[in-house]
Amino acid sequence: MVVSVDRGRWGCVLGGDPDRPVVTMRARELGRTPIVVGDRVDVVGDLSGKPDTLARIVRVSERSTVLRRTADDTDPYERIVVANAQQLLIVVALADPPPRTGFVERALVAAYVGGLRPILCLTKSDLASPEEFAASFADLDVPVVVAGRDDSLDSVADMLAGELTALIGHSGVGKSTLVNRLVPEADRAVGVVSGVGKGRHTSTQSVALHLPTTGWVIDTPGIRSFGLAHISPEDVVAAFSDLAEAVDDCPRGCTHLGPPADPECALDELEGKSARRVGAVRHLLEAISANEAW
Ligand SMILES: Nc1nc2c(ncn2[C@@H]2O[C@H](COP(=O)(O)OP(=O)(O)OP(=O)(O)O)[C@@H](O)[C@H]2O)c(=O)[nH]1
Ligand SMILES: [Mg+2]
Ligand SMILES: [Zn+2]
Repeated sequence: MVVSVDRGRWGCVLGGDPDRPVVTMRARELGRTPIVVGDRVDVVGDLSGKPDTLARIVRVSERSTVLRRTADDTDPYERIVVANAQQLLIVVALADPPPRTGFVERALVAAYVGGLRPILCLTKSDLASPEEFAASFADLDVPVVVAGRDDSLDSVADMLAGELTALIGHSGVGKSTLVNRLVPEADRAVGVVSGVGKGRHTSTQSVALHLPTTGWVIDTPGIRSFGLAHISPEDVVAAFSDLAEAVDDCPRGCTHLGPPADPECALDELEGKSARRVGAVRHLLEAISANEAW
């Protein structure tokens, strides 16, 4: 598994064992194939892991999940942020920097489309209370954990055990602070809050860290914008099995937003919990088409 990426060198662990690290390069025959943290790869050459040895990645396995984003909504170039993560921990500070629903909506969509289970993780609970912000996402059934520096991390640790979980969030929300509490030997640099859009990210590369029990967390650099140029309403709906089945009955070209745009959308036939989810998913679709990339 690839655990780090830095200027043409990929850190890997053999057999997924954190105690068997090797440094690798990309074999020439792979060309510019993207290789990201979380990728499962085949490596050849010197696998001793001794200093100054360099193995070669010769194959990248098919990915079970892919978290993608573009720089903004018009950017055709998608980057793969993380591969094979089962969960996405969307880290949001309750204050400093102030929380933005737009960012969470976009991260949720990226998770659903990429096959990751989203979890909303709220930090800096010593500065503001979580109830109001958490309630905005209730109908999507997204688990919410509060993980401020004074809160116990027991429930977060339970959710992460045995899984590969990527953390994502704006710069300064406290991702590395959280990772350092979860993985005491991680020693991730922690910075000051520089204000959204002002740049200056403390963490500049993604790194996977093994949890003290089992499982891995991936600390990622803070991101300024979460472009979703590659995503259609169809992709989002497909992530919810009850909704995906219903839209088979939609008229051709339906955008599933409901009346007035789509008066005959089959999602309007759903009832109960599914109907509430339709409302929440439509809200997401409207939000990502309306708000800015961040
Ligand atoms: N008050 C308060 N401050 C916190 C909390 N968690 C983190 N901080 C502070 O927020 C600042 C930024 O924390 P980092 O962990 O570096 O943030 P990050 O998300 O890793 O930032 P990037 O690496 O730039 O993406 C630091 O000064 C932390 O001490 C918290 O729960 N409460
Ligand atoms: Mg950081
Ligand atoms: Zn429809």
